[in-house]
Formats: sequence, structure tokens, C-alpha cells
Amino acid sequence: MKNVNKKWWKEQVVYQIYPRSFKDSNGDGIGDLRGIISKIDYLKELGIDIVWLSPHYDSPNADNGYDIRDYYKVMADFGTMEDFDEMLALLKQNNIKLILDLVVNHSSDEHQWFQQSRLSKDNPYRDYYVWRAGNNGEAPSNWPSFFGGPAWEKDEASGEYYLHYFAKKQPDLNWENPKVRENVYDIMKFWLDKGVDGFRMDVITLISKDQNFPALNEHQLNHPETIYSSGPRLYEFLDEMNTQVLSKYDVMTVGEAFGVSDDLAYKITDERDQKINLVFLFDIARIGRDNWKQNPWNLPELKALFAQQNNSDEFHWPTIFFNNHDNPRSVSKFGSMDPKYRVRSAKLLAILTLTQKGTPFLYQGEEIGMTNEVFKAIEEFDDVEAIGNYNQIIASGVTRETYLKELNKSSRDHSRTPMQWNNTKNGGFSEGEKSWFRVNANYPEINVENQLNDKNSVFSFYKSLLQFRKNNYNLIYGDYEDLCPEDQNLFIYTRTGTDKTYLIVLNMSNLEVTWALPHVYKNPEVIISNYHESSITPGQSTLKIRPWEAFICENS
Ligand code: ISL
Ligand code: CA
Repeated sequence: MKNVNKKWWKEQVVYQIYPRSFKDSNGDGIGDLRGIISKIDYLKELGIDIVWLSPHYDSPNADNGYDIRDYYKVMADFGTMEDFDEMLALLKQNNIKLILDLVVNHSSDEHQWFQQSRLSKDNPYRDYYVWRAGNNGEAPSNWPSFFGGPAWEKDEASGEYYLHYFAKKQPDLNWENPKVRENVYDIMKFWLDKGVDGFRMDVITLISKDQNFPALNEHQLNHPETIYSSGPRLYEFLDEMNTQVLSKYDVMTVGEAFGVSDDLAYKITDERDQKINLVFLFDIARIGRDNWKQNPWNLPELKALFAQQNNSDEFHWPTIFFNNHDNPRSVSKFGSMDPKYRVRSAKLLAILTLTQKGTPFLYQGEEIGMTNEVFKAIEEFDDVEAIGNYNQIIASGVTRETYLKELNKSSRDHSRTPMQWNNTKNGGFSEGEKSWFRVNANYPEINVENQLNDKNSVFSFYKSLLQFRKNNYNLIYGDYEDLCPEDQNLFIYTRTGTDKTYLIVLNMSNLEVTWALPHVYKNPEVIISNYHESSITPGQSTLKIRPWEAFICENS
């Protein structure tokens, strides 16, 4: 076992809450902080260690809170600062840490800084944002927004354009301006001094911009994030953020490294000179994705990505996630929606997520096997990204049917349908007339209440795995080896600790597959399985592994 240096943020399991869709406490159909407070016992029961809270700050919700209007204020829909303080205190009492979402690549256009900045070219806040003169009546450069259209918006008052990588209502902050950086550091200290345990940093690799804004070629236009995430001063800004803020606290930081090159991610998280503890790389969670399209992928491709990330040296630590608020539900993408296998495949994914090497990030509803919704018309989507890109995608010749079909595989909205608590109205998410966004139609079948006390439920499976994993250094820090990287259906790997080896066997197919058990595991003891009876009999050397069968063996 490599001599990895032990850290709490390597060992503990994170649970992401998207507050708008988690639990509504006051019947207005919108999730809120008091709703989270009412579910802290549930989180304790599940056995997670850290909550990552998606943005809770004051926002006009152009992008559901990823457009912040006041970094020091709780969004009125979500409650008050007193509610926040009570939630933080209760989480701490339950030995659950809290990390916040730091969204500082951009703010809302309703932030007072931007309101001032757009007033005139000589306003003291002008340089808080990225303003450029046009090019003979055209935008300063051909840079595109991720949410459709150009990344430059003309402001009639001054005749200049401002940069927005995301929606028009999300103007990019100008990190070249030391005052902006200083304000960001003050924001970070304000929340850290409250006792928050760290940050998930939204698109943090985009904050440095090439000040020449060079024209992008055809390929770059299709994947602008690779250009936007290699700005010349990124490392310098993160270094300064560390010196000014993070080095003064015992906190966990995870950067959303959207589009970043591997070597830059490697450099930023290298423990010998670390700027951010962890990064979210999207190769695994978004395998087969080509923007809004979800293309086919195969298991050897997925296993190769794990091998690549697991073969890093002892100075780098991966994150493991198959879901978040920007991606579809893992059961629908990586598991099976066949009624015969849906639950079993959800449990298989639980084993994969909680036995791989790295810090696991669960997303609300994953622990009960929530699935994608079925959207029957494009008008049913809420997501600013899906809607924003619609016109230009249809104008490019893609039919509405095709776009709808792909969105039903890839849309962010699949993970924004409210958490399903029980089989009453709105799935128990809200007592109100209706919730802010539709509840998945399968809530009567998939909900917390009918799983909490069912020892065969997905919830109970996650709970037992979390208990098994807690402080299990052989599993957490054990060396990783893939035993059949080329197999199309089986994902079988070991985790070898100082005094124990775990053999993890996953059949990610609808087929029954045979596999020759290596001699070294001649008497494996199955300790956790998603089938009642094990498929291993003592002394048997060839296993018949059933569809979506998953189990963990111990080999002392
Ligand atoms: O992956 C994506 C590119 O299509 C997008 O889903 C996503 O916008 C990107 O990963 C960046 O995500 C983060 O920043 C966005 C916000 O909309 C996302 O919710 C957030 O996770 C802008 O703040
Ligand atoms: Ca509410």
C-alpha cells in the first residue's frame, strides 16, 4: 500500500444537497434550510460525514443560485441567516461537516458590483467585470457561452460588451483586478469564520482569462472549456487564495475543474505544493458526452478511466462521483432501468462508488436509487442550459425530436426533480399545492419512507456500505488493481491494504457471465452482496456471475 498521507477529506463521504429540491418546510413549493434541518437525523441515519450545499446565497435564480446577488445573504426563498446558523450548529452536533459552494467566476448581473459597473466606463466598479469595445460593430471575439449564443453581451449604455461564459445574467468577474480577488477572499473568510469546513469551487479553473481573447477555431468552439480553463494566471490566483485564506484554516477544497488539462489539475492538487485538495474531473461521470448529446460508451473505456486516475502517485487523491446537479441520475446512465434489475443495479453502483479509490461524493436521492424523469416536450425543461442552447441547436438542423431524445439522456433537470420522501402529494417534498419543479412520476414507488425500514432497500444497502467503509483504511487507502480490464461486462478489482485484500466483483450487464477465480482467492468470503445467496461455493474455481450481481469478498 503506497504511503499515502492520511487526511479526513480523503476518508470521509460527501453528500451533495441541492437546497431548492431537497425539502420544503413552509409549503411554498421550494426547498429551504429549515427543510434541511428537518432531515439532519436522516443524514445521520444514512451515515454520511460531510454535506456539500449547493448555493444558498441571495440570487434571482437565473441559474438556480449559481448567479449570486449578495454573497453575505441567504436567499429569501431558502430562509434567514439564523436558519443557516442553526443548520450549521445542528450538523456539527451530529458530527457532520459542511462545505459551501463558492461561485466566484461570475456573479449575478443584479449584484451591486455589476449594477455599478454597468453605469459608466469610469465607474469605480467598472473593472470588477470584463468589458471590451466591439470590433467594427461585432463582439470583441468569437467566444461562445455555454448556455447558448455568444459569451459577449452588448451594453447599450456604454456601447461596450461584457463577458459571460454562462447566462447573460451571469457576468464574469475580472480576476485581473486585485480588488475583486480581495473581495472574494473576504467572502471566503466570512463563511469560514462561521465554522464552515471548506468549499466546492464552481468552475474555478475558468477564472483566469487570456486578455487577448484570441479567436477560437472550429474544434475549440465546440469545446470552449478547454481554452477557458487554461488561462495564464490560474495557478497564480489559486496560490494567492491559499496564502491569503485557505492556509489559515483546516478545510477541504474541491475544485470543479471543468475542461482543465490533466497536467494543470495534477499541478494544482499536488500535495507537495497543494492549492486545492481535490478536483472534479468529468471523464468518468460524463463518459460518452458530447455537449448535449449522450453517445454510447463501453465498460473497458470506463475501466481505463479508473485505471488512469488510480495510477497517480501518492501525492494526488481522486474524487468518485456518478451524479450531481448537472448530470443525469446514475441508475439511468450507468445502471439498468429494466424493472428486474433497477434496484440491483443501483446497489451495484453503490458498491462501485464506495469501494473505488478516492473521496466519494453522493448526490441527494442517489441513496434511494432515484432515476431520470421522462420529459415529453422541450417546454417541460427548466434548465437554463437546455433552453439557452435550444435555438442555436435547432438552427443547426437538429430536429426537436432529436434534441428532446438526447435531453432525456443528458439534461441537468433529471437531478433537479425534488427529493422523494414518501408517497404523499409532491412525494413528501412539499405540503404546498405544487412544487417549484415536477416530482418524478415514480415517487410512489421510489421514496425514502418505503426504504428506511426495508433491509433489502437501496437506502439500507448504502447505509451498510457506509458503515463498512468508515475508518476502513484497508479499503480507503488500499492499492487498486483491475483484474479484467478488457472484459465487456465485468468490472472486477482489488483493494489491497496493509493486512487485508478486498475483491470487488461487479457484473454491469444483463447477462450471466463466467469468470475464472484467480487461485489466490481460492476461499474468498463474501461479506456484502446485492444477491441473497452468494454465487461462490468454497473450492469452486469458475464463478457464474448473475446479471447486475455485485459483491465484496475479503481475503485475509
Ligand atoms: O457540464 C457542463 C457543460 O455543459 C455544464 O452542465 C455545467 O455548466 C458546467 O459543468 C459548469 O457547472 C457549474 O457552473 C455553472 C452552473 O450552471 C452549474 O450548475 C455548476 O455546477 C455556472 O455556475
Ligand atoms: Ca420553502
